[in-house]
Amino acid sequence: MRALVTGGCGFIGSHVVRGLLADGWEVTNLDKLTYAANPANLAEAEGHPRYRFVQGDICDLALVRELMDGADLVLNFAAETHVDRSLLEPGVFVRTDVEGVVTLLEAARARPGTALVHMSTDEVFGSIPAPGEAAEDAPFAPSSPYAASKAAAELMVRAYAETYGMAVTVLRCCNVYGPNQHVEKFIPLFTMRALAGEPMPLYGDGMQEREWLYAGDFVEALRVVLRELPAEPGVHAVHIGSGERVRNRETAELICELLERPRELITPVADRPGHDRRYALDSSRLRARGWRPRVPFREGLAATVAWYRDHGAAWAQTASGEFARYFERQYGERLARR
Ligand code: NAD
Ligand code: TDX
Repeated sequence: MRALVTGGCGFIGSHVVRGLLADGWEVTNLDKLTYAANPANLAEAEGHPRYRFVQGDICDLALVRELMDGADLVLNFAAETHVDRSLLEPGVFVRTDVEGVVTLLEAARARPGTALVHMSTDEVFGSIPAPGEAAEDAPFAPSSPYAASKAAAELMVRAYAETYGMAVTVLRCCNVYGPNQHVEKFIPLFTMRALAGEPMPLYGDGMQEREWLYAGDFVEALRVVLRELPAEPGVHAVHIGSGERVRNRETAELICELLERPRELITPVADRPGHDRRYALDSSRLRARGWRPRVPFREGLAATVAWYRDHGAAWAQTASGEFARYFERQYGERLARR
């Protein structure tokens, strides 16, 4: 079986590519290699007889058409993914996260034999007040340009499914964490800052809740989904949530504890504008199909923190240059003003 995976050099995509290769798939990975990619994430796949890497853009229709030829499955993980960057530069989010998805839909609609799975996010629902959980049919209320671009992509998926009778599976996932995640994201950033003994910039009051899923558990969820991909026309949404909802301050404190660093490094800074207070997915449907997350948050966090401690050098390239400039733009004034 052949899969076209997009965004395979990013965080989740790299775990997925490795999982698919282990399961016997032939995998083509289409990745533009943006700032967020780290080819080292897939170093062990290089040279694998069933793996092929193609550098390119999901907005390139001719390329996408060519790569879809002969693919049984397309898994879209290519995206601009960082909420804070979407506040600084929204245009590229519209291009990749919306136009890119339309390009994939356009290429896939002529190929009924190719199953399309698109990765979306719990952020399309906006903040979910406690003790609520968003079910698959909950209304969209995105808060950030990132979340709006993901919601817009989903609307295009819906339009293509209705118009052309396509069957598309949409995965909406909670926050994923684990090895290979870009250092701009909360857990890797706070881990690297704690390791360096530098202030850890906590947005606002730090009482926001995020639902955390270990990357390996995401891959297991995907395996369950791929066992039975619905062929009926329509959008088939699947919620993947761990149910483990933790306030950011508590996560930051756990990181300090794991690295034996003082909690005083946790530094409240100006909040993210439009910051959602809480995400919570109702993933009972997927659980009814037999999936359960296996790695409790504390255990997964310890493994993740240990991974960054041991692989910090691998991220040195990412953490220099572009990231240094971004860090200054995003946090310079915030940290100076605290
Ligand atoms: P990431 O930022 O780590 O990686 C994204 C990858 O996509 C990079 O390798 C990048 O080079 C590639 N890419 C970007 N633009 C591209 C383009 N135009 N053409 C081809 N490749 C391109 O992302 P991630 O955190 O692994 O997220 C993957 C997907 O999962 C995204 O759709 C994201 O919205 C979704 N998601 C992520 C999380 C999370 O917690 N990380 C949670 C829910 C949903
Ligand atoms: O410096 C920081 N300080 C801080 O307090 C950063 C980077 C984050 N935070 C907070 C904001 C969030 O409440 O930590 C929480 C997690 O932040 P991010 O890692 O930026 O993730 P989030 O905004 O929740 O979005 C993530 O999960 C859903 C992914 O980046 C998205 O791609 C995914 O769709």
